Amino acid sequence: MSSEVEKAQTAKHEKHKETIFDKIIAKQLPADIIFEDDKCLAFNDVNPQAPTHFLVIPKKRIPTLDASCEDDKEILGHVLLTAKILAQKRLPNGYRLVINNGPDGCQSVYHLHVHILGGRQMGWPPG
Ligand code: IU
Repeated sequence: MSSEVEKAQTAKHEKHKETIFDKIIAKQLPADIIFEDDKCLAFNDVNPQAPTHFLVIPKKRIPTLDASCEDDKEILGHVLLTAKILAQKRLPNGYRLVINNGPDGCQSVYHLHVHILGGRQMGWPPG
């Protein structure tokens, strides 16, 4: 079992609880930030799974995609479009977006985030 799967299986999801990503947003913890605006933050993943691997997260604390609702439409669209703009600049030959949701989806940090991966040929199906 990969360590990422182990992390996902042991991750605690406590509703409304602060995660490490809140601390990154508040600049209480360092991150390699590549973009920021009033609604979202993008930073390089500390444990990259591809030559380019960064995350785009909403500043609003939404624990999972499952927990998002109609009111989050604008922020979800903004996060996705931001991911696209950053990916197009850095990965002109293509890229993959991933949102892990819940234990079986391999989510380990319960603050919604989009993974952007690229810089190598991706395989299919994903593991
Ligand atoms: P997941 O979809 O919840 O499994 O992804 C969480 C990601 O957050 C994972 O790829 C971690 O390497 C990454 N990450 C990070 O970039 N910085 C951190 O301080 C922590 C996790 I904790």
